[in-house]
Amino acid sequence: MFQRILVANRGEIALRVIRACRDLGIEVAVVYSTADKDAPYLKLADQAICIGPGPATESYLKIDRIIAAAEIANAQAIHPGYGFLSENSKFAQICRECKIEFIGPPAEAMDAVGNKDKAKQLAKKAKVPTVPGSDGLLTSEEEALKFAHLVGYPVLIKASAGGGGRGMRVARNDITLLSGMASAKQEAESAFKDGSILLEKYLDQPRHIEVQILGDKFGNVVHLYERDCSLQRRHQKLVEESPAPNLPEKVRDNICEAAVRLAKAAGYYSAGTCEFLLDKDNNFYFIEVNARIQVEHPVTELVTGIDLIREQIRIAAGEKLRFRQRDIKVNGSAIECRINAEDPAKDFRPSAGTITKWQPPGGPGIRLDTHVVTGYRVPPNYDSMVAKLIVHQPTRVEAIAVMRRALREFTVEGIQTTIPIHQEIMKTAEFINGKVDTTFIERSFLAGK
Ligand code: MV4
Repeated sequence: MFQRILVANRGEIALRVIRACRDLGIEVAVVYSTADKDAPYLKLADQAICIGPGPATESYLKIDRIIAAAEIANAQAIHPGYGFLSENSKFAQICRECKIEFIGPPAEAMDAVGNKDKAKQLAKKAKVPTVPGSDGLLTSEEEALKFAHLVGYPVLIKASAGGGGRGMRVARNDITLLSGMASAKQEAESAFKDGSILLEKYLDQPRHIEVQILGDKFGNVVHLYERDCSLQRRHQKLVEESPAPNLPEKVRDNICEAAVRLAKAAGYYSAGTCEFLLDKDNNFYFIEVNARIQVEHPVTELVTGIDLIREQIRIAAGEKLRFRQRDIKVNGSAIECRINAEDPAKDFRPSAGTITKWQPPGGPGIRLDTHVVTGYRVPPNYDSMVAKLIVHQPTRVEAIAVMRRALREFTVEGIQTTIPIHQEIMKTAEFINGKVDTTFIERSFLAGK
């Protein structure tokens, strides 16, 4: 096992990883930018190393400074958290060359699933269903038109290098297909320096179901069941839960087994997520792999009783998985609400500033993952998430009741947060009945506001 780990991230996930290291009896160092210099979690690490100014491009994204910090700290491994360098295969490769263990998948597996085109090819090889599409990258307008006429409009143009909805265009006829192709290509070229695009049948109001997997360095892969992440707005998830409501047992088994096949085909180890879209008839289609620990990992931890960060560390240290598939069970229901420093009244604009009062909820079945305390100043440089409020109860009905109670107890002053919107969501018939799809918020919830 490692003696000392460097945490190459900030905020709640930095604190989450610091805690996991402490729980495993491992020393921990953490990097920070000057914008985070007063963050209280820095004191919980054995060492905190400044790596530059506020902008992430000058600190949390600077590979050479992070490697230097690991060397100064004498850390044998780096945990990248999520975002920043977590899915950067070049960073994982540099860690390897510097003899520092990257706590995540191998660089080769990251490359194998790193763009939609390659990931889809791999899925097909592993007999995992994909959305009907232009087999591979689009090479001409004629090819695009032919495909669109074959499967019928609407179709979706996707940037192969894109993620989280970036570089996507819906086309409903030949005209918008050709103009959408050109603009998607341009956007992808400037955003990802890779203008490759592909075409898919556009699914109508799909649900977003993702499967958590864990693999070790010996080729063992298990799944930890699914999360339903359909409740999102402009590709920002608001609520996640496990297990997914209204998912027939047979469909669940098939999706989870497909995710394991895909991970095995990629030579994947560590924690990862396979994302699927689910249509109205419960047909599922693989869309992409997230080669990192995700924001919403706690709901899976609560229902399975498995600490995913600890497992990532053990796997990186070369330990074998300590459970077989049949040992992993889903217990009860867990729901997470992302609490963001945003103003719902002002089109969800980030609401930076000092938190003058922070009074979190408590009681049985409540977990709050946050780095925030009263007096904390939310820096303007980063993601606006300030806390994840997670509840775990024997049933989904009870989980919703406890979430409503917890949101009511939660008092934040000095900044605007998404707490009021979560209170509204928890009252809607769609959420209560587990009928939410990825278009719910924009189609109906915000329509009347
Ligand atoms: C789709 C789709 C409909 N049809 N692909 C959005 C982000 C990226 N991960 C894939 N996304 C979608 N792909 C086809 N063929 C609808 C979405 C989509 C979506 C997916 C997951 C979660 C939220 C979403 C919100 C809007 C659109």
